[in-house]
Amino acid sequence: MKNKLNKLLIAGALTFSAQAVIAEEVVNVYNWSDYIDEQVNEDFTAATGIKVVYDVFDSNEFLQSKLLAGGSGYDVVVPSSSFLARQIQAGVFQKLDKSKLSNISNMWGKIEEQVEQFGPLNDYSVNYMWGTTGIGYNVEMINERMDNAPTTSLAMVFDPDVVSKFADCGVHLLDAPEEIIPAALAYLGEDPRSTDKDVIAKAEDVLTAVRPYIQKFHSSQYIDALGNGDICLVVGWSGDVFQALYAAEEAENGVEIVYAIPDEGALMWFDQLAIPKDAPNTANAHKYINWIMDPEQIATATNYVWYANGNFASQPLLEPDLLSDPAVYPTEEVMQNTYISPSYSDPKIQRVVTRTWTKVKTGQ
Ligand code: N2P
Repeated sequence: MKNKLNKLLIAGALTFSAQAVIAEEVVNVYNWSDYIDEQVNEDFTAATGIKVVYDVFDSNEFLQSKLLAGGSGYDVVVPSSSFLARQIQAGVFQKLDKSKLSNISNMWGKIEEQVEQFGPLNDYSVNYMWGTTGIGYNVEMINERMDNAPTTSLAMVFDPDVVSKFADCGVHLLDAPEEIIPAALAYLGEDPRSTDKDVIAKAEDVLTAVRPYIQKFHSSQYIDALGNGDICLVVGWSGDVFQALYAAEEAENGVEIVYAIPDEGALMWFDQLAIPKDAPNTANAHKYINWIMDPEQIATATNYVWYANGNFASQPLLEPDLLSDPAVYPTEEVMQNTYISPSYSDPKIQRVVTRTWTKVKTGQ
């Protein structure tokens, strides 16, 4: 009798541990904050049994420091194209095994061409989403403080006479030196992609002059702050400003927000799904990326976060007013007025950028 009971217990324990092994299948994903509909991850787990351990960041520099240190433990990460290009050169990533990515045929050649300008990115990554860096503002707060404010110009934040008028209602800039320095150069009419340190010094002068009127440098808090009416002006990312706009609409709090692509030109960036060389779960990483390339999944994500994606087949599944909004899916004409990130691949220029940014932020 005792023996029989023991056998039963052992059988039970075996079944239990077999289940535990299955339940432990994971994929560790490190993506930008406010950049997905959680449903997409939940449905992946339901379909595959693989648990998604999902962490978020809001700066390329922060992601890069983890990747360069090695052993991040992440299976899928999402750097922007210019950073990814340098990280590939530093040997951080593995090539994708395209035989495991049956959904790759859904991707959009036009976006693949864009990212190819940075190097062999299409061997190592696929596009997640892309967008522009522009101006988000609270219509009423701006109108109260200035008649005929130049709302579609970078003068809003880079002309001291203009931005000083908004200092009291809260002006935020992205904590993203490789986006704000080019924007300051575009404002001056200089080449925003310049890697000449004397030209970058001109951006420093612009930023130093307006520094007293900037309340904060941050790359995610502005969504809530703008949506709640706690700040009036930001240089931010397209979809994040739209998220603030729709949060305000839903809350019916009377806050009206607009996103403008600057007349002087907007930075266009591409965030790419990639697998670090030392990823602990390479097979699951491929399964996850393939899931994201499913038109239905990426359409669900885009409809939730208001960023354009690099998946052509998803377009019929997008909210119509999102696909037809030139601030989300820019028309050819708007595209003409955008530029891609500078490459800053020379370590010397990297140091100039870092030093400039520290000086600007600390105001010293
Ligand atoms: C999402 C921000 C992603 C855009 N909150 C930055 N590349």
